[in-house]
Amino acid sequence: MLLVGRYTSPFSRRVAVSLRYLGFEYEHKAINAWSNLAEMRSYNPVGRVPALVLDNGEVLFDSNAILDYLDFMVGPEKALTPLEEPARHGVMRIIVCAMGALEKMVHSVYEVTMHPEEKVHDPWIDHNLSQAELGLDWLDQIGQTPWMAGERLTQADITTTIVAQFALARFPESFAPGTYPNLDSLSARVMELPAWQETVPAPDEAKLKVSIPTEED
Ligand SMILES: N[C@@H](CCC(=O)N[C@@H](CS)C(=O)NCC(=O)O)C(=O)O
Repeated sequence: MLLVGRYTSPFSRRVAVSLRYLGFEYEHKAINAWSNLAEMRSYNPVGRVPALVLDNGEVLFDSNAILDYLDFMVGPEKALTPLEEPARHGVMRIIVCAMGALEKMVHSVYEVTMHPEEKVHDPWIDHNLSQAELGLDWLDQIGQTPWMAGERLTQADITTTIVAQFALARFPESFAPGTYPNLDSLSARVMELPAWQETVPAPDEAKLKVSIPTEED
């Protein structure tokens, strides 16, 4: 299999961590959707990372669809999102909250990086970040027993930690260590596992930090 997309993208990284955690071997094409758009469109018509090229040449895209495929490949015992209820919705509600917070942060990043400075609309950044903050707060309050959805590590833990680490890298002022203590401790625990260690975005890639506008700005 070939995973297309740099680990700087949290969408790509959640797939990479899942592949590694489940024991899949894969090759990695670390391209960026923005500077390799034509190539990315050859994998995904919408031109976004991640994509996963299967050994038979079929291409899956969108992290959610890829993760769903991996779960069905490994079967119900190992699936990272349980295939049975009620465990399934217990994990799913955590994933969608983390992904919702991620989308809100990504909107804020794009507002700054995709617009000329005079067209950046600060209230839109504020709105999105406040939504993301509430999402992370909700995730923080869930706690861990010892994992977010109970006794075993699931996609809830993978997606939440990738999103929390993205928040810390991109919005160091808003999401400084200590803001979400339970997420900090979960993040530290997963960083002891090879799947997370081996997919840390290269330091020079995590450069698009966003400063939150203050009332004085
Ligand atoms: N729903 C998609 C979102 C993927 C996504 O937004 N990827 C970003 C990189 S972080 C991208 O490729 N953006 C390029 C673009 O939107 O044109 C998923 O879960 O895979």
